[in-house]
Amino acid sequence: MGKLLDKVNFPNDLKTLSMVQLKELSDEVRQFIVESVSRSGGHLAANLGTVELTIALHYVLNSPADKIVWDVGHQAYTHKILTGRKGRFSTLRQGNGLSGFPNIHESPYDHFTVGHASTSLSQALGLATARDLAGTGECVVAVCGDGSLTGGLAYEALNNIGHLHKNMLIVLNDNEMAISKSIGSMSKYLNRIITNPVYNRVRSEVEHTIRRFPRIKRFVKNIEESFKNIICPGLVFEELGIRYFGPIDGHDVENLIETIKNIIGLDQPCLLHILTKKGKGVFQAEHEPASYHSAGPYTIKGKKNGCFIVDPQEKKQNEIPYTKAFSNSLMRVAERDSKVLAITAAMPEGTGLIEFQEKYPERFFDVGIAEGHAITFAGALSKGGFKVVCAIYSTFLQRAYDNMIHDVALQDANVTVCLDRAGIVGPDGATHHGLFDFAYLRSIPKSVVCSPKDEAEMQCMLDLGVDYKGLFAIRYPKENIPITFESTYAMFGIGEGEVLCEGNDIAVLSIGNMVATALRVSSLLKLEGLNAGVYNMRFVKPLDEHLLAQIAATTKYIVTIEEHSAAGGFGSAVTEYIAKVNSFHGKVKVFGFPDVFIEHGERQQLFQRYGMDDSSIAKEIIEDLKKCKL
Ligand SMILES: Cc1ncc(C[n+]2csc(CCOP(=O)(O)OP(=O)(O)O)c2C)c(N)n1
Repeated sequence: MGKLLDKVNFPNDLKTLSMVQLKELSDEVRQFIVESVSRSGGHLAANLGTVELTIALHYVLNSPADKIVWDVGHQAYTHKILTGRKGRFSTLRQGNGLSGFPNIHESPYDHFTVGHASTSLSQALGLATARDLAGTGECVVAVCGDGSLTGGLAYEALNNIGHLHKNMLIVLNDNEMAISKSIGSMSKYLNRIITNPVYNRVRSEVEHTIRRFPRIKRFVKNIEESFKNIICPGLVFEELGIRYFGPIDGHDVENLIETIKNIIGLDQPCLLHILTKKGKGVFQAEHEPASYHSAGPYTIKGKKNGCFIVDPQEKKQNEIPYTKAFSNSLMRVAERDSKVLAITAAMPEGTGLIEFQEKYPERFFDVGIAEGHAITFAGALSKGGFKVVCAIYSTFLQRAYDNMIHDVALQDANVTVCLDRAGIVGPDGATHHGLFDFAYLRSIPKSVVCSPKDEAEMQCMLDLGVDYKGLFAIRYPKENIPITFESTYAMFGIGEGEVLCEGNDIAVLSIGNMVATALRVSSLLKLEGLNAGVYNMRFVKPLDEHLLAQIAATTKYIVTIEEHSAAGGFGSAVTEYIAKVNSFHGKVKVFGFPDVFIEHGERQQLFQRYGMDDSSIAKEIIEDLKKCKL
């Protein structure tokens, strides 16, 4: 650890440092993050862009009384390091360790637990309004990226901020990137601000004058402001009632401090537009920020021209992730059917759409961080005769719930939603686990909800989905496909399950990737002399009622296993059906995650902690069977 950082533990420790020392501290913090994330993995690129900004904010503000609200929260590592968590930073994203995002249970400096984009403006406005009602007088600052400014929630907030006119500062951290390049007209607009030659010439002349005549600084600044109002394209914000400042260099800590000091006391909403480099200080992250957005562990090879050179650790190649299976299946569907379109909400890499984008650019749409819009847009595209596939992470699709009901299901629109990162995502934790989708999807009338165990099933489900009139949802985890399955094309109809092995003592019903768990559990039960039938139900809705009726007629103990919250999911659907079968006098035992927010940690660890690993499930079944004496 650098010698300055060694002594800095809390924001107050910054206040005694000189500007030169603050610059040195920025380098030390950057190195600390690069080294630490090389071991833990994490959101490297975004965090390297906010080092100077965070130091400047904590230098000027009196936090936690003054409040900083982080959008998404994936750029808050420096904030954690400067607010008493440096010593635990090596535990980042691990079980019982620091969260990778701000977390209200972790620190009084974190005002919200976050992970989803575009919330910071609404949250900051809420805090500022509450402050004025309570008369407490603290400062409130939102830090929002240009990518997060593509989300509709941010515009709802901007509209309301201009109206309520509270004293608050929005720092627009513009690196021209979301995970990939920022998309859309707002990003073009911000780019015009940055590149406007007239304004930039005036700015540099003003700065030159200030340097020569520091005493007339305020006067010249005022002129600059007036002039800016005539020529500056930042007027969109001004027109909304928010004073616009910038753009300024987001890596110049001294200028950041001076600017924030100057505008923080203005009794009105202000927006400070800063320009930063995503991945700053790591050569590979600067050049391929998308690959280092959420990085796995890497090796630091050395430093060249002030930049770290790193080398990612090789991934195992012999297994196929579900995302790749989706991508392959989509390419085959798209090849045979030119009406198939694909949409992403700012995540073409993560959702496996890059190949589609490259081959069919005119049939591909990146709509920005706008899940709700993605779904409504898809519904309308389908009215024009197209078959639309929206690939969105399970946790982010929660944003689009009403859109799925109102703009797809009610319209009989031909939309297939492919939910990646369903279930436990591991180190990103509570904000990112996709544990609620079966529940929120199956309650929508006429929806079809399914989950493939392997690539062959993924293909068949996608084939069925693109021809279905209504909401068709396919969900799968971040994981590799369990190697248990041979992938030859499987033909089945909507709602058709499959018997994997017979056995009348117990029926183990499962879906998707958890079918592999069901098979392993049945082997463990066999060792105890219990003969378990294993059923791959494939669909949560419609359920294979014919198969379920057969199971209910031949077995008294039915087990369901799903990587989902136990409330409202696959097990609930099975239980609802079985409750209607008068002749069944046995028990349904549901294995799913409990009704709590599941923390971050290694996937396997979390499965064990919540009794969802093979041996915990088998043990629980054996104990329960003893108790219920069927
Ligand atoms: C609702 C929602 N959709 C998608 C994401 C995934 N995501 C995380 S960060 C990010 C990009 C954010 O871009 P920006 O705000 O510009 O921050 P940067 O990473 O560039 O600093 C995206 C799309 C998310 N967190 N929340």
